[in-house]
Amino acid sequence: MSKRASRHVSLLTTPDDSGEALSWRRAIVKVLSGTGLRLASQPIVDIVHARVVGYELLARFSGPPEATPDVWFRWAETFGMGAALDVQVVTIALAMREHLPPDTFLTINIDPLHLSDVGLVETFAAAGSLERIVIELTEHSVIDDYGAIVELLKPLRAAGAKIAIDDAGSGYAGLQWLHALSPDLVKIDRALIDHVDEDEIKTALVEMLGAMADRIDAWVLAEGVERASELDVLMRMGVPLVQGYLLARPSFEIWPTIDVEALSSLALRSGAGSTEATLAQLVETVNKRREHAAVVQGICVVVDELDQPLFLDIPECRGAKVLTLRPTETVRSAVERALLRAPADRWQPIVCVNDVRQTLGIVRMERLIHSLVREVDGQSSGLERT
Ligand code: G
Ligand code: MN
Repeated sequence: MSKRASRHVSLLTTPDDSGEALSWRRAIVKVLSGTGLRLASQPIVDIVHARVVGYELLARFSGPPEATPDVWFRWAETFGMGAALDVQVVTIALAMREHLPPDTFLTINIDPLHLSDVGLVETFAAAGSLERIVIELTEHSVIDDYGAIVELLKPLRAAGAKIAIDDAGSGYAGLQWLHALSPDLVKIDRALIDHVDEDEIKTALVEMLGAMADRIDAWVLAEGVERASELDVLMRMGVPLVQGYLLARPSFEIWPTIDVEALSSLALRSGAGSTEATLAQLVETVNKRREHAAVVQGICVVVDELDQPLFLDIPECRGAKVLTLRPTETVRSAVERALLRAPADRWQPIVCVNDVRQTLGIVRMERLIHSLVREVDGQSSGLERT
């Protein structure tokens, strides 16, 4: 039996445990032995380029007992096993990094008070490079020695890790924390994002955190975006990164994608200023499958491992060539480009992609032409008025 396991067994038999504490202790020891903990991931989205740039990894415990992750972490802490639980999270996260899509990062949540734990220090040291890892730190309780934390982060930063301040603008995660840590990423707490579009104080606070982040050259991320109107305001304020149910919920899928409608409406807004109709208004969700996966009913885009389209499955034409266009493409130029296709492909749907050519959805030719007609109508009536 390993040293760590035997230590847990002795903790397990402390005599003054209540029944509840004892069952929690057992459950946590079980997790530490490697069962019952999985990491869900939630996409982090660059709103200007409508693209997933990273994923936050979130602990999910299968139980029993049934409880939310914060309850599990709190119980682990009461048994002095909090840091060991973080080690478990880091170990799983580092293994997941292997299959990460290019140009994306993973964020993990670590309690700053655990950074001095020998087990955690050793786990990070054994990982070698920490490129593409972002360590999210939340101040759960008052920290009186920021200097010590900055020191503990030095080797992690030297190995390539980036540092994020989690839940900024809430509880303890205030300006002092921001100043001391000089993080690479500032994650604005979802309490500030919730109905930010209807609350001037919240808007001002988000702006202030944004200005602070600019001064220390950090990126800002708005957490917990649930409504399109919140996204609108954040976009207008120039917040570059967002995360939340509106775009994607945490999931065990490897790797979850973002909601296509929310995304295309984003691309639409980022093209604001131009009055010409674009594909963004016409994009429809579409089934996707990998090349060797079972054929699905209806229209389907066959994609590679990077979610880039290879060809189209259309009921009457399997393996049709694809024309890929960005959602910012104007309806007018999309029609022109579509009609330049070979006669056999000319009327097939267009596949809409983001700027790294990941599949967003399809635009049917019928809708495209309908939209062009409406636009031409609009213009001629405009001429009549002058
Ligand atoms: O403290 P931290 O930001 O790491 O918390 C993340 C938690 O918030 C996760 O448990 C996740 O499931 C949840 N979460 C993620 N996106 C949203 C959202 O849009 N709304 C709400 N209410 N919770 C969210
Ligand atoms: Mn977090």
